[in-house]
Amino acid sequence: MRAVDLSAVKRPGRRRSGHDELAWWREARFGLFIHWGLYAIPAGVWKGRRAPYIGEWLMFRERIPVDTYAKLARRFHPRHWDPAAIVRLAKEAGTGYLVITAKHHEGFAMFRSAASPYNVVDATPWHCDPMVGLARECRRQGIRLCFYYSQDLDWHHPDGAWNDWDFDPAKKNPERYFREKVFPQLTELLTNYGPVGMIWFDTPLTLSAADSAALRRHVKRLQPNCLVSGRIGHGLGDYSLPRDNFLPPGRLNGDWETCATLNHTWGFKRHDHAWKSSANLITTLVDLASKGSNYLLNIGPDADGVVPAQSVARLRAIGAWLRVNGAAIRGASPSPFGYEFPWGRITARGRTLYFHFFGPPPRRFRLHGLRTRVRKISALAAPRTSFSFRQSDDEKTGTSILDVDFTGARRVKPVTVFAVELAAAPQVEPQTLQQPGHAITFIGPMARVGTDAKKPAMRIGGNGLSENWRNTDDFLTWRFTVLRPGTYDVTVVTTHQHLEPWSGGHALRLESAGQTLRQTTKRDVVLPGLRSAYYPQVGTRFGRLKFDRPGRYSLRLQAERVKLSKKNRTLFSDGGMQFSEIRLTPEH
Ligand code: FHN
Repeated sequence: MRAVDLSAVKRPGRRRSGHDELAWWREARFGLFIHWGLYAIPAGVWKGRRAPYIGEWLMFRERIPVDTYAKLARRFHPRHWDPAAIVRLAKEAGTGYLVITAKHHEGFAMFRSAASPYNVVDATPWHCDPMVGLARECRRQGIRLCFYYSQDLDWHHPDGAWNDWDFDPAKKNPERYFREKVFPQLTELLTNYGPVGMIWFDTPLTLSAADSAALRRHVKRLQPNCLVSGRIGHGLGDYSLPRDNFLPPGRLNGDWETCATLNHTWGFKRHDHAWKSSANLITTLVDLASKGSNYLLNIGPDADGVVPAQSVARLRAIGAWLRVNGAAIRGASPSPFGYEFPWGRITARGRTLYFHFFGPPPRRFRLHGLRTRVRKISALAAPRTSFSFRQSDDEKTGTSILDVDFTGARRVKPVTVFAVELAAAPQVEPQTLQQPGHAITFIGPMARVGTDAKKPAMRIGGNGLSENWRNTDDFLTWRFTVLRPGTYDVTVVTTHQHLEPWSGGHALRLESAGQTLRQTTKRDVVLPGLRSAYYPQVGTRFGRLKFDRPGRYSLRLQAERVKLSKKNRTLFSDGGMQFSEIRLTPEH
């Protein structure tokens, strides 16, 4: 059996009533994830050997028998667990909610549970329920407490999913697992710790739609305002989650949350030193906020309850940046532009736009496509500053142009933010538009899906990537504006299906301005950038396109042959081509 990361979930319908139960979660934008369980004891080492993969999957990866694994509980006595300090860290980092693993796939309840003796109070020499102190501190320090609960995978319960080394799958009775463990434990979590912000369900791999619906009803009956995460299954969450550590190509519709690691593992792993830099984490927070997504960033305390020093330092660095720039993140709406900018990102709040520069702010800055009048531009770190600007229209295309003189602006590392106050709510050119001197990027969410058949089978998924691109009938088209005539290098970017290696071999045809380019996808270049770390952006060079004059054009991408994966469809992959974007780079 393969190890699993997680599939994207369908986007749930947004439930809008007079009372908006997602308001606090949207306002927070940033949350702290905590993976803590018995797996923190072996910390990625089993029988003297470093085990591969993420720490909390050790039992599965090593096929550790239930009786052997359960003995770890006898060694669980975290002398340094300090809920006040953990919640303080969440505050210092600038997060607004905290999600802790109440029960992960190992099946061990990290709370007092009458439903199963396999819990932290009854099965460990510690005899302490860490959730009591945590709930108290969250209330005291003003952080929303949320519980992670693995509702499907449970390697300890004979009827839970995916332990096939101790229990015969043919004899499993999932209904009994739900009745004996899941429902009673959810009742405990939702009645013993005061108001719970959310139950963060995960990995719905074997659940029916009726199972997910029953879970949702159960939670809402006990605490009507408690949210349920998108991984409850079958699109029944209050918001959506893409794959772990996933950064979408552009702005998303609806409510999203990307959960991510500070290194590679979730649960503590002694040998995982692949720490992301604070600059990378802050930039990711900005990137996600600009696309309308929350960021749920994980720590994995060790078996003593100590949070690795590297995690603490990084969270504090994010907090320090947020203390100056929080207005541009917390409660901010996504960018009115659907796409990324090479210089950084934009977020918004009412009539203010925030320009986030990832590098030093350029002295002369130009933005295309903002149609609203600007009143004032100042640095968020120095609100009294004011930068001069000019707004005009491009003669040939009518595109609105904003020129700003940032001379004297002080750089704030790693991201410098400027507040751009507008005379009205922001209006922007809605279509793909060339930005000054840079590539034109065509992303799925800004495309129209067409087909030569009756109905397209392909679609752009909620996470911005193509789904089910398996035929040669369907195509994507974009309308776009070129401001600078000339020749452009064309790169088509694809990525890999979830848990599948990247594979090329799709023959594609690209048409624009009376020219046709044909190419078979291959790994010519892996594009650098934020999104490459877990989901490589594999670029295929397609050749050149020439635009003789400024103006409006359209571009069409269609497959002439899709190389379906050998495994065809799996739980995680539709077996087709995973399109990410097309980049047109001006030739100099
Ligand atoms: O299998 C889990 C994994 O251990 C971890 O908890 C992550 C966090 O999002 N969720 C699942 C994989 O996606």
